[in-house]
Amino acid sequence: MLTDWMQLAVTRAKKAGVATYQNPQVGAVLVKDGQVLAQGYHHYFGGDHAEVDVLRQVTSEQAKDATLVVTLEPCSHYGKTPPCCERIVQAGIRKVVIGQLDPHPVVGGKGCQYLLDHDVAVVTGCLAKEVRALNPHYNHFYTHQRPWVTLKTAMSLDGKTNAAGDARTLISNQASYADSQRLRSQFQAILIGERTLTIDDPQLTVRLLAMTHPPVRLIVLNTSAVARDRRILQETTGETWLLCRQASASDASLQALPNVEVRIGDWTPAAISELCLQHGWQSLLVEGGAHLQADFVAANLIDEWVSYIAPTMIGGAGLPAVMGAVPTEQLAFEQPTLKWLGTDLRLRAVRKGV
Ligand code: AOF
Ligand code: ZN
Repeated sequence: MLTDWMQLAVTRAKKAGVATYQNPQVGAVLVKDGQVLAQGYHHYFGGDHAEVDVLRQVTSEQAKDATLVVTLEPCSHYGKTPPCCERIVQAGIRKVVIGQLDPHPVVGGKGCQYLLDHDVAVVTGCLAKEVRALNPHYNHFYTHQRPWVTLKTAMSLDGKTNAAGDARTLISNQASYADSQRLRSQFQAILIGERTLTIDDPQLTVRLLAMTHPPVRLIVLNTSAVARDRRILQETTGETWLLCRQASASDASLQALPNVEVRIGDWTPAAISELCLQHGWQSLLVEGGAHLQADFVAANLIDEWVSYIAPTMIGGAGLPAVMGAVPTEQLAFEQPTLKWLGTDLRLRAVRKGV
């Protein structure tokens, strides 16, 4: 029974999609005498938490002595909203069934403790696997203090990513394009290197979906001058960060543009990961190119690989491979999920142990 109710809460939680942004997806179900009284979820970033959403739907008489089934440990802090555990105690809830503890340091077990201290029975770990799968990036970020990093590649059957020369080569089809837009929307930051910027001149926006918090665009490049006339700087929905190895004369004028940040430093994968940590960007999609992606592999900083494989051939010899030079030590991946996108195939594999 408990797992059935938790399953309902999981289904509710998913309704929000990426609208919860840096907050987790959370669902809650209120049960009394074996009957579901109400179902709720966290709708959007800054909105009511799932617990409040569900309690709002019932009378105080109904809530008294009921059981609350919630995917995430109720919060104990004053954030954008008051603490849910206080609200739960005030409502006279007798038992709280929790899917997972909150890895966020402001909560981290304190919500459970508050409930126990106020004579509310607490059950934890119900349907743990499904519940944790609601928020892989959030969980990873607060458990390991670094963003979840996914590499995205597209390749032909003969394993190439680009034809000879510096022109952009279209490899994958329209369905893959739409899918990669959805993929982008699930990340809080997107990263490319200088060659990808100059060859592809990408916008790095999520054009097929409306988003309240589009991913931050990060570009590693030698100097900011390279970005000057690129389309990326015409994009003002969301921020663009130019991560430059050297200072240049164009830094000040580009920094003055709305939503553009220029930072000078030694932008290793570890430094980029640290930047994400500082800014609370929980997930990073490394879109290219091959050398930047190889650097992330070498730094042991990848968690997932998404590859679009198209039934075309590019041919030629010595052309760019999917990956630049990587250490011989192999990364191990879990069983991948496969999805057909028209005639393209998407392979998505999470690293073992993540
Ligand atoms: C949510 N929705 O349903 C629950 C959350 O800034 P605030 O006040 O919205 O608080 C966000 C934190 O609250 C979040 O990181 C998590 O630790 C906790 N629980 N958050 O957005 C919810 N239950
Ligand atoms: Zn809360």
